[in-house]
Amino acid sequence: MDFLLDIWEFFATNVLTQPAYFIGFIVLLGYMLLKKPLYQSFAGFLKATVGYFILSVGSGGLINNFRPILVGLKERFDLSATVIDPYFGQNAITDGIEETFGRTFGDVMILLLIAFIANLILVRLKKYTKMRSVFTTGNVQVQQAATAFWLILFCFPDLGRIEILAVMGLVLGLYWAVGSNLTADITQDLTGGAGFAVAHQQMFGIALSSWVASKLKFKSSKKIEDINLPGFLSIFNENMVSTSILMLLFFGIILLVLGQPYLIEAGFMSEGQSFFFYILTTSLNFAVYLAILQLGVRTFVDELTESFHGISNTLLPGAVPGIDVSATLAFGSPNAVTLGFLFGALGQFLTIGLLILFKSPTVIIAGFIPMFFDNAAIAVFANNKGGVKAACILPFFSGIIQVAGSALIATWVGLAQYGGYLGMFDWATVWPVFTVIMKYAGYIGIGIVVIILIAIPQLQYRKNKDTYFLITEDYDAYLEKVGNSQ
Ligand code: ASC
Repeated sequence: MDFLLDIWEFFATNVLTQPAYFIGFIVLLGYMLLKKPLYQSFAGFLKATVGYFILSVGSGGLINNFRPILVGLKERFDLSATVIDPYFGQNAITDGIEETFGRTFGDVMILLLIAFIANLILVRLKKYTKMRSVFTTGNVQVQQAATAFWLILFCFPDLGRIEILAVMGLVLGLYWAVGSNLTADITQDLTGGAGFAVAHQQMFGIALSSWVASKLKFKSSKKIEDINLPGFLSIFNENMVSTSILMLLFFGIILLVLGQPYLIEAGFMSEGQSFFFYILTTSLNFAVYLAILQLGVRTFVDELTESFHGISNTLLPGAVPGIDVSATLAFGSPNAVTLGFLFGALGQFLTIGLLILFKSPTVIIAGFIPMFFDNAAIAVFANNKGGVKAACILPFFSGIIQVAGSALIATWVGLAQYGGYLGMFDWATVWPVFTVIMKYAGYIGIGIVVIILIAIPQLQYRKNKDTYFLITEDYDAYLEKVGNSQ
């Protein structure tokens, strides 16, 4: 048994939670199942892994450069506040789990394993479950397993270790399978059939915003890429220029508020450095990292799409891989990314202002990851279905919900006092609702949550029986079919 656990730990630490290698090995396996020559399979592995590392340089660059700036607001104004950020959330759980529930963080990795296996089985039984997507984004799986562990302990503090792991493993595995499945069709539509779904922290969020955007049907709302601004505004048509200008304004204001003395004291700037050029460089780096991120996606997506046929023809018939939401940011309009971020920020700052005004027991500090990755993706999907107005309005509401929902749940379950909460869209909406149901309805509540999750793909399937599997299995055939029936 110990031996098996050791193997699991090695795999979990080095592969499963390192999406670059996990995606790389999926590509390798896929090509081998397609009976490609070994050298070609190996080349695919390298390209996918390098592509994913490039994506990580982009997303990591964004996170590492801009998160400290936002969190700086907390220090600068000496606020005692909870930061909404997946890594702060994970640290809060590590710090508090022993003191609050007398458990150890080690169980989180076992929970992850159970949930992952549950996800695989659910997809293998696709014929019955209608779930088509496997969650492969390991870094967020750790954060989610940790948060889910805390939430279930909060609901059932006296439940034994095995029972907790079994129940939550099932619920979390269902959430991964159902959530990423929810994004399969809209991602195929956005990417023109790239053959992947989203496996991240706002899967219900992007499905909901795509749906709202398509229902609202803002008349006269063009897609962002179809707008051609006239005169001097035309410079905004170019994504790198618009991102740079808007970020210069956005981070310019925040950096001015933080002030040069604080930035020097906190080690952001060195003594004697020009404040103006520091602001300029910092802001322009946003466009730089965004470009790197998009290059990374383009590098690995084609490999993944092609090789995954090997897996979806054999081991997991008809499945698609669920991957990091960043991958969707390379599709659709690049300007949607910038707009989503800014409108999400507006919604977040507004709500934080209200929390302070109404003397909320928990004040939230905006975290860069929810602010950027959630809202940029929501804008990209909303733009695809409803145009520019949806791409502005929906991230704005998402920003409000992220802060309000996180403040409520983090205070209630006792994570606020440890300084962090995951804070991404689904964890500020869907999971708080699950927690309420389980806390108040007890074991019956677990049943209700499971039934809700199982029902979602069934309802999706009923709506489009003819094309439900076709859209992920053969996108061209799908297009032909819907084209003919229109
Ligand atoms: C997260 C998280 C990250 C980022 C990254 C975006 O939720 O933990 O590191 O988003 O996955 O590409």
